[in-house]
Amino acid sequence: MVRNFLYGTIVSVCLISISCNNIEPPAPFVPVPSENQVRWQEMEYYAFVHFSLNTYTDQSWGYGNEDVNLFNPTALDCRQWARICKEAGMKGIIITAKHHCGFCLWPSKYTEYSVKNAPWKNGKGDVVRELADACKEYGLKLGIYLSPWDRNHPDYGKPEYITYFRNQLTELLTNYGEIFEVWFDGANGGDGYYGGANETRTIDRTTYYDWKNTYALIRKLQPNIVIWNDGGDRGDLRWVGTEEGFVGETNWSLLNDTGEVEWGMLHFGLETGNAWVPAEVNTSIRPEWFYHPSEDSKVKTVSKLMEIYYNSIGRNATLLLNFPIMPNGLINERDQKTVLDFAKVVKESFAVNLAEKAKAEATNVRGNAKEFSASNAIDRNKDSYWATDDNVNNASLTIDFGKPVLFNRFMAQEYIRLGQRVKAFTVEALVDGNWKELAKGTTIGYKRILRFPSVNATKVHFTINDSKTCPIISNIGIYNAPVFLNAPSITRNQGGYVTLTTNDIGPIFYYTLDESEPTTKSDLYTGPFYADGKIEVKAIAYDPGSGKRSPVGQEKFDISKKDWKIIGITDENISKIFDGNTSTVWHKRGDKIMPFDLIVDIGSIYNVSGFKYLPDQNKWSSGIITNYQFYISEDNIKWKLVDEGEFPNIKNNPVWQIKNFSPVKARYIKLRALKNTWGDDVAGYAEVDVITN
Ligand code: FUL
Repeated sequence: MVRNFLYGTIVSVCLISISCNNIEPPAPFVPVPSENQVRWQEMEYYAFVHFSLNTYTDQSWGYGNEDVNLFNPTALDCRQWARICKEAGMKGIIITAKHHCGFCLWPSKYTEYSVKNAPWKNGKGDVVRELADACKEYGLKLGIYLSPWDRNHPDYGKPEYITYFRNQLTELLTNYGEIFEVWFDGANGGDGYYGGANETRTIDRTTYYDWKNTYALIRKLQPNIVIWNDGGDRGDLRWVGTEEGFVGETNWSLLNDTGEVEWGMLHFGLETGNAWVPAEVNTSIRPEWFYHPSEDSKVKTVSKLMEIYYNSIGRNATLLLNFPIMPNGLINERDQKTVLDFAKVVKESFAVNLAEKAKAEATNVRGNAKEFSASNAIDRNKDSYWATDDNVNNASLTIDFGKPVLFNRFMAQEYIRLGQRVKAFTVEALVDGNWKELAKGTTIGYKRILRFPSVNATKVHFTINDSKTCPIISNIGIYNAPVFLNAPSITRNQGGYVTLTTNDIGPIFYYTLDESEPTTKSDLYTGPFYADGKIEVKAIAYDPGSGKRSPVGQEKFDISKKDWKIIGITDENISKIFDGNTSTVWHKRGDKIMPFDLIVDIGSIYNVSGFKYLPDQNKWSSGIITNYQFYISEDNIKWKLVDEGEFPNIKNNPVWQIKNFSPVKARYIKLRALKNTWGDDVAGYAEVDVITN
């Protein structure tokens, strides 16, 4: 008996070990990332700094003739930048060594247009060197932004410029230690100073830079680097088609290695792409890239940054967050406070992975082998993974907590060294004995995080519904992140429907329409509701999980706009003026349109006592009206001027312009634009409203 038992045991141990040894890991599913791309992706979060002559001229793009004497920061401290970035959890800093104006932050020996001719440190300064040293001290990586377009250089547009450009690249990639990323902005050609020519120069961006040879030079000088290029010649990384801070929910780390790259490919990647070109989300902590004092009140909020985090790092991209450096050479205190508060929330959100203490089981494990078991997805080891048999492209993993656990985030990571595979997945939870769907996703890639309202559940099902080939999951995370409770934003469309939103997913809203303070006993928001006419909406966001509530958000709306009609203009986009959406704009353009009259029939006679105008929120755009007259009429025949004047400081601070006057009876209003910030013939409107008694 004993002999038989021993014999059987030995045989089965042998069989298991033979079977283990025979189970091959899944084959790579090409394309796969390079080592450089994997290293870069694991950085997840790093900084941009924009600093140049623009910092001193309040511009976003310098023309190329700005005086080098303007560059004289009185307190420049790259260690301050590095300290903030380090404390914020960032892994590197990319600096605008040269922006489009051509001014160089390092003393390039190939141009006079650099710090070497600026008063700062008597021309002995080198910002790139100071940053390289600071990064080293703080354990951060250094990246370089070198604008291909150079509006200062006399040879821009000619073949000689390419030699100049490569000489500069060689300086930057040789003298400052290891560079993790090089950034080539896509803005290319146009008017500029060009050594005094003051003309427009256009280049063929597909051939002019001869990227193939430039890339070869870069890789020779910096073998560990990744190259960012915004879609033209394929670099190692891609732009996501917007600077607003988000990539598509579906995000393949793939493109084709040749051919045009359309916007959709930048934003969502290309499922069938034959080259690994992952996404980097670049956005600024303020509206603009360079510092403008008028934006001191426009630093993104922590809740906005959290939304950006989920829409970048949480969607298989990295996050490149910009700090505009002030003229004194420092990061502004508000930016500092915001980014550190943001870091605190990120840390708190992902501090405890609830899945790590649970048990994991899968419907299929590759060869039933331990080295591919479900528990590898919760073992904290990024190099171990759960994998299925080759022929399986849908499978489910169950996480069992053994008792009810509260959570609101689900994170999954593929083992991308073997390719990006998953096409669709679902997350469900066992709540009070019933399975409930929490969220659905398409791609996963390096990292995917889904948000949903807090739930108390004993088990979680992570089901891969579709995969290009057998899925490989290296990591699962389940978290109970603090729910972000900012005052809800309240908008109303022309049809009279009110919508409440916040930057987080999870809070529910309560609101009132009778000017009373909202509480959890007020009306529960279940979707856009009809509340037309003069009304004040007050609302709070509430997190049922923690029982916490937000400050009150409130918005006053005037008369209904349902029957408003613009007289004399038949442009289908005109309704953008009344759509309640402050980011949509209508422009009137043409030759000699000023003064331009916007005439609105507001439907009935009202006691009109004022009007409101919201300009285009993009301060660089034309059409921001500075001087106006306001007329009213009862019959669209006899008009009366009731107000005229200026919208002061509208250029620097394009907020709602509110004008009041003594009440007058009116059914027609006429806003006459006399001048705009650019002195050209464009009139632009984000929103127009009236104030009635
Ligand atoms: C843009 C540039 O034109 C901006 O000035 C900025 O540098 C941003 C990062 O890229 O396209």
